[in-house]
Amino acid sequence: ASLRTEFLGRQYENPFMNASGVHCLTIDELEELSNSKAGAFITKSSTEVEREGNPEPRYYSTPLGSINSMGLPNRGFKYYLDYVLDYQDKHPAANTPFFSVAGMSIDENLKLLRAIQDSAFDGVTELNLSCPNVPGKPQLAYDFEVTEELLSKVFSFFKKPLGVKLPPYFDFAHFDTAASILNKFPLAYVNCINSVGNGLYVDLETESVVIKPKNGFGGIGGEYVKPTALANVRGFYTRLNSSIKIIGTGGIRTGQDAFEHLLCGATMLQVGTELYEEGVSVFERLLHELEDIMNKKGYTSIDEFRGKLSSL
Ligand code: RRO
Repeated sequence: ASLRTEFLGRQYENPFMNASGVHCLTIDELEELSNSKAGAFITKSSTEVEREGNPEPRYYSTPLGSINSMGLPNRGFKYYLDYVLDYQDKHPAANTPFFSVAGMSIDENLKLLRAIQDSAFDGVTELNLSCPNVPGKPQLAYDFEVTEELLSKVFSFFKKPLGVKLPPYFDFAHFDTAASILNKFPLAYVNCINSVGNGLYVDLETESVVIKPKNGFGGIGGEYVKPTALANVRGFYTRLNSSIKIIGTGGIRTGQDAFEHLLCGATMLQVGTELYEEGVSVFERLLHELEDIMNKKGYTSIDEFRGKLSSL
C-alpha cells in the first residue's frame, strides 16, 4: 500500500506530522523532524515576542496520556519565520514546513499574519485558536463571535493557505455553530483537536497535582482524548464544505489510531503525546503499522477509505 497524500495541491510521502508544540521549539528539534520519516512538520506556535512559558514542571506523562500547561513558550515569531525561509532556500524541492502562530490578542494575530503574507513564505500557515494554558486568556475558538470577527479580518488580506487549530467541542449545537462560521471563509483546513483543556491529574502517593501552573490544571492529550478527537474530525468532516480539509490530531499512538482518524475524514495526521514519549522514530513505526492494516484490508491508497466511516 502507498501512504502518499495530496494536501492543498502538494504531495507528501505520508500523512504523519508532529502536533505543534511537541518537538518543534528549537531549530535542532525542527531539523530532527525534517530528517525523520514524518511526511511533514510544523513549528511551535509563536508569538511576536519570545516567551519563557509557565513555571516547571509543566508537562507530565500519565499512564493514558499527558497533561501540559506549557504556557506558549517559544523563541518568538522571527526565529521561526527565519527558519522556514531558510528551509525553503536550502530545500527547493521539498515541502516547506507548516508555520503555527498564536498571537496573544486579535491585533497580534493580525500583525503576525500580515508579516507572513508580506514574506516569501510559500508554505501553509496554522492559526492556533485553542491554547488552553495562558492564564487569563480563554481558548479563542470557544468564543464564536470573536472567532468570526478575527477570521473576517484575517481573510481581508491573507491570501496564502491558512488552517485553524480548534479546541474540542462536545455538543452538536457547537459543531453546527462552529461549522457555519468556518464555512463562510476560504479556509484550507481545520485541525481537530488541540488538547482537552483544563483537566486535572492527581498523584495518589503524594496526594498532589503533577504540574505546577494553574494549581495542576492543564491540557489533556493521548489515549484519553481519542474518542473526542475522532468525534471532532467526523463532526467537521460531515459539516464543512469539501474544500476545507481536516487534520486529525488526538490520541494517535498506533497505526490503528491513524486508520480511524483517516476513516473519520482526516487527510493529514498529527502526533503529540506519543511523539513526546518515543521521539521522532515514532513516525517510522506508525507508517509501517498503518501500511500493514491497509495491506491486510486490501487497500492500496488512503483515498480508497478516507471519510468512509459506516453508520449502523
Ligand atoms: O504552550 C502550550 O501550553 C500549549 C498550547 Br500554545 C496549545 O495550543 N496546546 C497545548 O496543549 N499547550
